[in-house]
Amino acid sequence: MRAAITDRSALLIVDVQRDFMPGGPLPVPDGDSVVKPLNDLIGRFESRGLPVILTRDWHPRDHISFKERGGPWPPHCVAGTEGAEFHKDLRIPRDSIIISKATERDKEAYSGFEGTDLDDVLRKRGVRRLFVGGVATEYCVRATVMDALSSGYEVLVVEEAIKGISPEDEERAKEEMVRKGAIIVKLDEIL
Ligand code: VGL
Ligand code: ZN
Repeated sequence: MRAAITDRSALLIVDVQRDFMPGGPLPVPDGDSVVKPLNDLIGRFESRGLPVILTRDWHPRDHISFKERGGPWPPHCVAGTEGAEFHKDLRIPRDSIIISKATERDKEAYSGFEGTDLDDVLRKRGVRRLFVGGVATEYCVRATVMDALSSGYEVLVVEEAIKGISPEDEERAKEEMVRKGAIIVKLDEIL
């Protein structure tokens, strides 16, 4: 389905951070593949003066989601560490908006909307339509998209710009997002 970048659109990039890339502690297989399509989109949003927003997983050292505290994950994206930095090839515009999430020791938050001012930021700028990419499809992308839809945004998930940890779970997450109203678009369908 074709989709236009309207003047009420924003680009929302979820957790494209070093620890989620191959070689990191919580790797998304072939996670690097999202960088090129995202850079393409960043250029298009930037040249139109439209918002580029990046979420980042930004955990305290002893976050509840870490194995040593009984959580499911190895330590990752500890605030201020190299592993929490954005992918070094991502062309981040100077005026991008960065949303840090899951910053509280005893609380997990996969969604970029949970415990952050993302909704306020989008409202203030009159954003109605979100183009979404990032990792991991079945965790933070999915949760962010579901919350965006609940809050009334139009959500277009960019096929080449997302990547999951498990192909089966990624497929299920895509179906769930579509069922709730998201549209999955290919890069060359974006006008
Ligand atoms: C994520 C697992 C743990 C994600 C974050 O960004 O999808 N996944 N923390
Ligand atoms: Zn995390």
